[in-house]
Amino acid sequence: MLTATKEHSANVAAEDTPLTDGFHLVIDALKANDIDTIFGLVGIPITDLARLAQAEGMRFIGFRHEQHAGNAAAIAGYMTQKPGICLTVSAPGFLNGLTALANATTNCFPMILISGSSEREIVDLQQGDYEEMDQLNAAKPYAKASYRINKAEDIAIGVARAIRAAVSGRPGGVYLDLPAQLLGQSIPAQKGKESLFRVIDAAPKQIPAPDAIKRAIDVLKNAKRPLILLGKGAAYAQADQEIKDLVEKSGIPYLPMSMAKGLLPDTHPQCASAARSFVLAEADTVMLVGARLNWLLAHGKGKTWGNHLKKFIQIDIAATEIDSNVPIAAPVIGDVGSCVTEILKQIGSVPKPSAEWIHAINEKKDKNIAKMEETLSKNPSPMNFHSALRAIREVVKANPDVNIVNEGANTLDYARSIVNMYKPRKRFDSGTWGIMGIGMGYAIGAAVVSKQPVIAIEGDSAFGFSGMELETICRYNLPIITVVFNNNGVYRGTDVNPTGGADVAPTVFVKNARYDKMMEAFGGVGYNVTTPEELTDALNKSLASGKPTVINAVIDETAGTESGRLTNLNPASTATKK
Ligand code: ADP
Ligand code: TZD
Repeated sequence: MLTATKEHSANVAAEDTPLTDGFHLVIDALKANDIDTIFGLVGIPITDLARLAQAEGMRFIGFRHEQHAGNAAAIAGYMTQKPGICLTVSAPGFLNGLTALANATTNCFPMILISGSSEREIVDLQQGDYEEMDQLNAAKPYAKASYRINKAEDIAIGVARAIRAAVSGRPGGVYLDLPAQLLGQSIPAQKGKESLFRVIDAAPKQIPAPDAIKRAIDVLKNAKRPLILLGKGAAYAQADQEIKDLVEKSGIPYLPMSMAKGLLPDTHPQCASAARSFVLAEADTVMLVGARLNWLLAHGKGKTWGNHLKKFIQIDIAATEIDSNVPIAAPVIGDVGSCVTEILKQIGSVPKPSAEWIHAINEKKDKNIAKMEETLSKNPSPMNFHSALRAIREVVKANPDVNIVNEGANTLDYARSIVNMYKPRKRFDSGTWGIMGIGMGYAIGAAVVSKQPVIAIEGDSAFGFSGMELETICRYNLPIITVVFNNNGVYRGTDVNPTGGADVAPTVFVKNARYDKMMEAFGGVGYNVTTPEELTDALNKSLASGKPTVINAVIDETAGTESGRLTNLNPASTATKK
């Protein structure tokens, strides 16, 4: 406990009054809300905050770049429904973390970016302070909410506002600005203690209106070819049993979006993933559960959807999501758990989907699965995406508790469809933005939170965005196995510079790079593998050892396609003149 010194005594009662300060109150306020981990990167003015967090029994995981600390915090928030905390220094550190905050907001993950900031009066007059920046306003467009705390006695309230904003309603990223002066500000310890509190019911249940449920049931009753579409909002909600009951009691086939994979096992008989194109085009009624009709679902219209508008039922906590792209016949606003519970009460009145619809889906599934198995059974040399992913698929099947992180273009697209998931909230990927760079941050967040192994399936380009965090993984001895799908470049490694000049093409990297050696530099384990058998062996050994590992998986450099499955999103040049 601090006591008043002459310097600080101006605004406190007596010289021997026990004092507390901003540093202590921030940690106390986080702890009062069961926040036990901070992901961050230290420097002026927050180094002592990180030290104090550790001294007070919290876990501080220090990163090499703030973006990855932010990504770790975001995925921790998604996994736990508690906001993940990222701590950074001012201006540049804050901006590095802001990418992760924006990504969290875009993906509806609860996180709080806490950044130290410079002297307010100097920043506001733009007098050129050390790391000067108006961080509060810079954060606003990319955050669900932004707050600054100016007085030590407001710290508990400020932290509470940040927590509630992050997790209530549609979750998202919150920015909390802590000026250096605030951290050093002292107030009587008793007053500080009295200010602390625990947020009551930070993410209240949102019960759907009875008439919304009735409307949804009526739409379902009239469906000829119904489909349930589960998104990562459904996975986030942790209403796993309710969702299983909805699927199984209704008998309706379902499709999981990539991060909803495993909510029910991908091998579930009602899972229509292997007939995805068919069900999207043919369904006449679609119930969206925590999934947005954004680009990942072709905006709910056009060829993907069979060129005719469907009847949509949409369960979402955000009323403004409804009619975002196409008219929604039955909006059901509330949290997934409450909405599905209410629908379940009346699901008995909905006729089961016709045998004809189920049969048509199963026929398509069987055909596509047989075709995929044939492709997967091939053993080309060098390996391609398919033969390498076959090896990973089998290891995940035998170890269903393992977390999967996945990014890249081809590496992402193929892994999503080939590697089955068996348990909820075990798959973390490029998400709503299709962002590269989440790899090591998500892997660290997932390992720290779940205390289970992680396999990060990474394109070689994707891996590069966060590769330096291998040191972080070794420092905390985390059971993370990073498999780099090394095909010598972005998408593939075969492009050439058309001028014949010395520079390689824009998509090409150093040939035959050995990413496994990077890991060895930090004391982790490296494998270089060229066959599926070697990959299987390396994965099994790594899972058994629990040691930080990088597997450099050599993939045929001709195997990828431009932008994976998104080739069509590249604008075509219309120039005619040379
Ligand atoms: P996906 O990419 O898997 O399709 P999205 O991120 O597009 O999923 O959609 C998630 C949706 O889930 C968002 O519209 C969000 O508002 C909603 N959501 C998040 N949490 C909940 C919850 N607890 N209850 C209901 N809806 C939720
Ligand atoms: N920068 C960021 C932050 N996000 C992005 N999505 C991109 C750039 C563009 N981009 C993609 O969309 S995928 C990708 C980039 C650079 C990498 C693809 O190469 P890879 O994967 O080696 O990771 P594959 O499997 O070889 O295709």
